[in-house]
Formats: sequence, C-alpha cells, structure tokens
Amino acid sequence: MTKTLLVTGATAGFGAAIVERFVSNGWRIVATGRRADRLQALVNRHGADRVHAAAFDIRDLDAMQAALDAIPAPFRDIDVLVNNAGLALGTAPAQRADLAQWRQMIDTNVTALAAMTYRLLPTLIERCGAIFNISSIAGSYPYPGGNVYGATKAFVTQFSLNLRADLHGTGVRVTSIEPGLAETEFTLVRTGGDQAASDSLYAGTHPITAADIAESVWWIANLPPHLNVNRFELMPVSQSLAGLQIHRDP
Ligand code: NDP
Ligand code: 8X3
Repeated sequence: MTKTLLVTGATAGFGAAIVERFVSNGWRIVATGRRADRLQALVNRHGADRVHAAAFDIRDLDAMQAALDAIPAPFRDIDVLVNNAGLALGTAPAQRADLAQWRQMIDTNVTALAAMTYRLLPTLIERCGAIFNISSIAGSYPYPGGNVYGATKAFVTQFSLNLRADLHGTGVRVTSIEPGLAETEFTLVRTGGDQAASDSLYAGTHPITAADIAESVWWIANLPPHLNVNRFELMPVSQSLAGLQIHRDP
C-alpha cells in the first residue's frame, strides 16, 4: 500500500532531499514551504499523483490549517510527518541580537512545529504513524551566538521526548533528529545571504549533506515497527565537541 509523508520546508536542504528519497521509493509526498515555484518544480518532476504542493508561511497558523484542509483525498492519510522547516538567524551574542529575529525563530521552529504536530496527531494516531522532528546539536551543546536558535532546538528535542510519553500505547513513533554541521542554504539564511560566509564555514570540512539526513530518516522510518529511535545525533567526522570557556580579569 502506498504511504504518504508530509514534510515541511521541502523547497531546500534536508526537506528537498527527504522528498527525493521517499518519492523515489514510491511514497506520496505533501511538500510545504513558502517558495511555490520550487514546490511546483517538485510536482512537475514527479507528477501530481506523487507530490502535492502546499505553499504557505508556516508561521501563519490559519494558512497552515487552510493548506491542511485543502489536501486532496489521495494525500490525506499521512503516515509520516517530518517537521523540518526551520532556521537560524544571526550569530551575534544575545546582548547584541535582533529581537525580531528571535521572534521569527521561535514562531517557525517552535510554535509552527507544535501546531503542525497537534493538527496531524489524530491522523498519525489513526494510522499508527511516525513523527520526525528536525532538532539540532545546538539544542544540546551551547555555543556563542547560538542563544535563541539553540533554545528552540532544545524545545524540539524535549517536545519529541514528551510526545513519546503521551503517545505511549498508540504505536506512533517519534524521533528527534539532531544534526551537526550540514551544508544546505542554512548558513546563507542565517547570515542574510552572505555566500562567502557560507562557503568559508563549510570549506574543507566534508560536512553532513542533505542526502545524509534523508538517508537517516529513510532508515529510521523503515525500521521494524516495534523499534523507536528516540534521539539521533550525528556530526561530520570533522566536527567534535570542545565546550568550556574561562574569562580572566585583565
Ligand atoms: P535550508 O535553509 O536549506 O531549508 C530550510 C527550509 O525551511 C526551507 O525549505 C524553507 O522554505 C523552510 N522554511 C523556513 N522558514 C519557513 C517559513 N516561515 N514557512 C515555511 N517554510 C519555511 O536549511 P536546512 O535544510 O539545513 O534546515 C532544515 C532544518 O534542519 C531546520 O529546522 C534547521 O534548523 C535544521 N538543522 C540544520 C542544520 C544545518 O547545519 N544545516 C543542522 C541541524 C539542524 P521556504 O524558504 O521556501 O519557506
Ligand atoms: C545547525 C547546527 O551547530 O550550526 O543546527 O547550530 S549549528
């Protein structure tokens, strides 16, 4: 039987790779994001019977509901939700950060993710489905300039673990995916379009690729139904932890 996956943020990076991984294995996809042209390109490439495009700003909770209500019948029985849409904005320390950017990260990474989950829970429970929440190592390990971004990802991880507790006995699986350094449009977005900054961050690092994340989600989604991967943390070999800093009087 054909299965259906809804992935938020399908226009770039991890989300776009997840679409390719699942659609090429026969799944139906509901693909969301703001850039309607990129979503339409997915429909053109794979066919309207395989991909349904839902273009909306995920921070607009009414638009989200309207998009969910408009999903055509063959795509309605969602088996897997991938809450992927998200972003980091800025690298300044908290005391020099931009409050509007903090709000955008919270609205996208936290509020919209929680709302999407809430609205799809009845279907996912009925279908004994699975939820993948794209968190980050930034939710576990602090770094300068990570302030609100890291805090939103700590929410995503804890929300995932708490969902597991609430969904006990339903058969619904929940996984928090927690990647480290991965080359996508992420740093371009974070730096306000600074391609040189993005290129220099990833140069020589052999970062995680979007395809690596798609492969991880595919693998976990296809594990036997009695197994739940609670948290899946992955880094490129070139990245490791070196945590503490000490300030001394001058
Ligand atoms: P990209 O910038 O390549 O993709 C982000 C996706 O999120 C885009 O499809 C974008 O779509 C969507 N999105 C962002 N804001 C909105 C919005 N308001 N409404 C709808 N869609 C939105 O980044 P990644 O693929 O790297 O990021 C995917 C997830 O992975 C994020 O949650 C990120 O925090 C997380 N992550 C990334 C890591 C990395 O190093 N790259 C590491 C760990 C976690 P559009 O712009 O078309 O709306
Ligand atoms: C993205 C990883 O370390 O740049 O979530 O915050 S990091």
